[in-house]
Amino acid sequence: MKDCIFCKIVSGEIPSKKYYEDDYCFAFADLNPQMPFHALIVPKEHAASLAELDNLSDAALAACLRAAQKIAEQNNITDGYRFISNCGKHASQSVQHLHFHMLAGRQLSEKIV
Ligand code: DGP
Repeated sequence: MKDCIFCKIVSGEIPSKKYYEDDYCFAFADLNPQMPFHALIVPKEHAASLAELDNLSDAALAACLRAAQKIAEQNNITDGYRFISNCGKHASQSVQHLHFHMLAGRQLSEKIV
């Protein structure tokens, strides 16, 4: 989609540190990491958020979820990770292209917030 930052990262128009790619999804380092390891996993097809999945294939959605296991293996993440998607205003979603944060590298609190 025109003017979508993450579509431009997927196409290579905006450079990123790539962690993983397959036919359906793309994963790259977050620009402002909040953990020692902070990846963003996005579908290559544009969908705004988890609240707007009508135009996203199940294959693309599944690929995003399955990517985390592969990224963990490739980056020696053996002690787990948090996997979250901010959806909409109350979650402070700032980029309107569906993405999953994969956060790892230190102990996180038992509470999500
Ligand atoms: P969220 O708040 O859930 O919408 O997270 C958006 C994330 O996207 C935020 O952690 C910073 C990251 N981000 C924004 N712009 C860019 C960019 O141009 N490159 C990369 N690598 N990450 C970006």
